[in-house]
Amino acid sequence: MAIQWFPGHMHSTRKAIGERIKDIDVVIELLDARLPGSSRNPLLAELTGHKPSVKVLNKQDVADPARTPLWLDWYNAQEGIRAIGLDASEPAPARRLIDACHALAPQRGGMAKPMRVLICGIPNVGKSTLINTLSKKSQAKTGDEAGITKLEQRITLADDFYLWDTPGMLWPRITIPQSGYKLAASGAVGKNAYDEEEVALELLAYLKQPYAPLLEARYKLGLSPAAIDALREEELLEAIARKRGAVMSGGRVNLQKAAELVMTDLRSAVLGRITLETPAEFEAWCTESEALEAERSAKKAAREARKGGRKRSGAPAGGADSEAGEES
Ligand SMILES: Nc1nc2c(ncn2[C@@H]2O[C@H](COP(=O)(O)OP(=O)(O)OP(=O)(O)O)[C@@H](O)[C@H]2O)c(=O)[nH]1
Ligand SMILES: [Mg+2]
Repeated sequence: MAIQWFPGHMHSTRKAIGERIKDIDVVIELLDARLPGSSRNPLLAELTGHKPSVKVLNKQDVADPARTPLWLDWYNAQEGIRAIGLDASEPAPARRLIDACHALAPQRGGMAKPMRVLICGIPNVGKSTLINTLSKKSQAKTGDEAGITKLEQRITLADDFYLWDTPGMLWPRITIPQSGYKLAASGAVGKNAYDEEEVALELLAYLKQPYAPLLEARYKLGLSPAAIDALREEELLEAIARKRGAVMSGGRVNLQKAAELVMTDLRSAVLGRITLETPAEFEAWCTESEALEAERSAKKAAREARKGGRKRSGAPAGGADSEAGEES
């Protein structure tokens, strides 16, 4: 089932950013370096796209070092986009962002024209951590859970430099199913909005090919990379459950517990440095999803045209050709 999460505080954030943006000079959008495509927010692009902006691939310390440069090249090749990799807790590189803001809005600075920077991105990506690093104080509340920041907050970095921390935001409909699973696995989606076992299975289905050696190193399955890749994800989760003692009385495996374990290992990077998508994979998912969306819109248009036809001819709605079960 597709994963969706757009709770009430995200509706308020959407409104707050919409109102704030006219007074903003530079937008810093944080992306998760472990899912640099799936963590880019189309709703934020809509709200902030007309302002100078930097994309930060945050948490690069836990992302695959071989893949981050591919993603930086991918973003930097796009017109008007500037992307950099970062570990939000490291002060020196984070402070280079301040220089980047001055370069993007050279007209701003000084008490009369303070620099106004909006920090935004998906939940749990490190926005508040970056703000605390930049301001050298714990001014913004942080935590390893989606939805820690609930209200927009202004932080004064200097008399002529303001930062706005915003609550993490997703978008009302995630049309790429793979992105939904990756967002959930990474910790960007509220716990009640997905099934842990389903997400862990999708995660293992992806990891078992490129990251089989990391799975072996962590779970000591006694299998070669090829043998791990050959397992179905259900078999892999079961093998992990047995190895990690996630077994109930009677010897049945506790797949729920194993699923939680695998996701905790991914999020804490105990599993190693992992990136859940390459630019080529992400582009392929985008193409698939665009085709599905086009099909969906065409079906909807055809249905509406038929409904209109029935109304004009006076035929009752919902006859033999009723499409009640069809996706809308
Ligand atoms: N490894 C690593 N962890 C990070 C980094 N930046 C933030 N974190 C961790 O990610 C978690 C979330 O950080 P926050 O700063 O609260 O994230 P946020 O984007 O403000 O989250 P919301 O307010 O919930 O949207 C915390 O446990 C941080 O310690 C980073 O660059 N690397
Ligand atoms: Mg926050």
